[in-house]
Amino acid sequence: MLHLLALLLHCVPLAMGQYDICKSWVTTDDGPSWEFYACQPKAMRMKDYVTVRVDPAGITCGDPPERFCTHENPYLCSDECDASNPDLAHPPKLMFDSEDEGLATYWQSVTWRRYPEPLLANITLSWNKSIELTDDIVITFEYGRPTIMMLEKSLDNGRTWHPYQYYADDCMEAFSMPARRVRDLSTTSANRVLCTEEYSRWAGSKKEKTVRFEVRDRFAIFAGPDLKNMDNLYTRLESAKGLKDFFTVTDLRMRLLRPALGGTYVQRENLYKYFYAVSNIEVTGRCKCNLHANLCTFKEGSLQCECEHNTTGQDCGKCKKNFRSRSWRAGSYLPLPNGSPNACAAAGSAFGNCECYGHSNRCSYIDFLNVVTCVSCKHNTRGQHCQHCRLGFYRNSSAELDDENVCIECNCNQIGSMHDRCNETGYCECREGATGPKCDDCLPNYYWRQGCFPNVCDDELLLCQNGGTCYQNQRCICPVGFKGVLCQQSRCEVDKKDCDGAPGVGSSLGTVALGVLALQLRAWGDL
Ligand SMILES: *[C@@H]1O[C@H](CO)[C@@H](O)[C@H](O)[C@H]1NC(C)=O
Ligand SMILES: *[C@@H]1O[C@H](CO)[C@@H](O)[C@H](O)[C@H]1NC(C)=O
Ligand SMILES: *[C@@H]1O[C@H](CO)[C@@H](O)[C@H](O)[C@H]1NC(C)=O
Ligand SMILES: *[C@@H]1O[C@H](CO)[C@@H](O)[C@H](O)[C@H]1NC(C)=O
Ligand SMILES: *[C@@H]1O[C@H](CO)[C@@H](O)[C@H](O)[C@H]1NC(C)=O
Ligand SMILES: [Ca+2]
Repeated sequence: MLHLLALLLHCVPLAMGQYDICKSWVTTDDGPSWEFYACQPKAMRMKDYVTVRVDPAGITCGDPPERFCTHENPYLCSDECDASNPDLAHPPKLMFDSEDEGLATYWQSVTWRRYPEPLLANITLSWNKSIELTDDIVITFEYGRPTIMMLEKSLDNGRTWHPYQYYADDCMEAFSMPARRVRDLSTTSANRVLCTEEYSRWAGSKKEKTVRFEVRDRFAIFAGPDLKNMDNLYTRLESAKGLKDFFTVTDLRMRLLRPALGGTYVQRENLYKYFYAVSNIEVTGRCKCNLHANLCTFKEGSLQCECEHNTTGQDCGKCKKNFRSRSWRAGSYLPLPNGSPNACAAAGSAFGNCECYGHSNRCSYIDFLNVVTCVSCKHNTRGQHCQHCRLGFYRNSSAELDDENVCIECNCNQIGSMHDRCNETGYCECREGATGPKCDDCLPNYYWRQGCFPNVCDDELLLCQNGGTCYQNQRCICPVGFKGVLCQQSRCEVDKKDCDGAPGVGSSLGTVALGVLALQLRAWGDL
């Protein structure tokens, strides 16, 4: 059975495209064995797997019901949007249904009744999975394309966003950018973010409905107009910095900034004809599996690569347990035509028995000790097998030994601790008076001033006397006529002339000086 399957797999590649298989059963002089290749899943219609969010709240029309008109026939305003009536509602999901021949179904915004306040809407598409675009993104607008919009992308599930393309009928006016066309880009600028005027000018709402993000035109820069020379594209994707990432997204966002105006200025007396209506968003791409999978399945609400080459993870971005004797690497399109699988290797298979838990790619034999040891352990590890943490780091007990984050910095407070090493739970060794895991706190009855010092005064045992006040446990601020650490001494007893008459200028100066000192101490304390 396995052989039959293998035979089948072996014959299939001829009929399929490049990088479609991850392995095949081949017969060599040494007998039959598996051969491994770089592989990637087929391109899919990504709108089938997307989650959508439309902002701001209340931007979708129909609550309350609202009528709208068209640019072509602005005074025949029979169309109505009503969220409570399925036949008249225009919810976001209608941007992703399959468009049968005939009537388009679409999401629609409220009309621009708040003009001149801008009519803004964000449509955010999320896959919770990195996707590599393989064809143009095509957004279809019923009733006219926006005169200003922007496409943004995220590579980290929506945490950070980057501009992808700007669209305006006048790029200079809208974005202070010169208008450019993707067709005019060159091999060195294929991943440039630009502003285009091609999809924003008024040409009749029925005639020009689509806004594109041109993936094919960018591919064509390398692969030729019919994308016949894909080998050249794949070579470039491996070698040109940032090119692969340019076509990779986890999320996309359309920022609609100004609706279609019908080729003229905004007519305030009929604001019912200004709104956005999107009938379809086509995104074609493949799961990014780092060339370690040729299948991607939809499981538990998100896409997941079916990893081969002993890799694992949503994007096959790490080595499987027990296959971490060398660091994980993505597969490569090169050398053509089958690429390199860069498979993960089982412990022991690559370097004899020297396991380095993925923290080193090199082992070295030390003759006089007769041991093989890992060289240049990374990720703050050390030891023969990179199995210990460097001094100043401790082991993360919830991480596997082959985790990149297995060693955590001790982070001992430089002043409060004896040295920068810590025990297995991250506790530093504190100097006298200091406490806390990092020795950055003081024990009770100690105060912090570039280290911990015993309190001079407090509110319990070390009370300032004769009306003195305790300043941050560091010092008593004494009233005129008293001195000493706790203001316990009357100046009269020390120096008879201080007792005569009203407090002298000298002593009030002294109070001022003490105040200045107190401020200074406070400044030190904040350091
Ligand atoms: C749209 O998203 C951008 C960030 O990408 C944000 O700054 C803006 O406020 C959002 N606009 C609306 C209308 O939610
Ligand atoms: C995103 O995908 C990951 C990995 O498959 C999964 O654990 C997580 O629950 C998903 N998150 C959402 C919001 O769907
Ligand atoms: C992955 O590991 C299995 C053993 O579990 C082995 O048979 C297979 O050849 C390995 N695959 C690769 C690509 O190294
Ligand atoms: C410890 O490792 C776990 C698992 O990898 C990780 O989630 C956690 O953030 C790590 N803790 C620290 C403090 O780095
Ligand atoms: C580390 O030191 C702290 C504080 O001295 C102690 O509570 C803890 O048990 C120590 N951990 C180990 C593993 O020795
Ligand atoms: Ca539709």
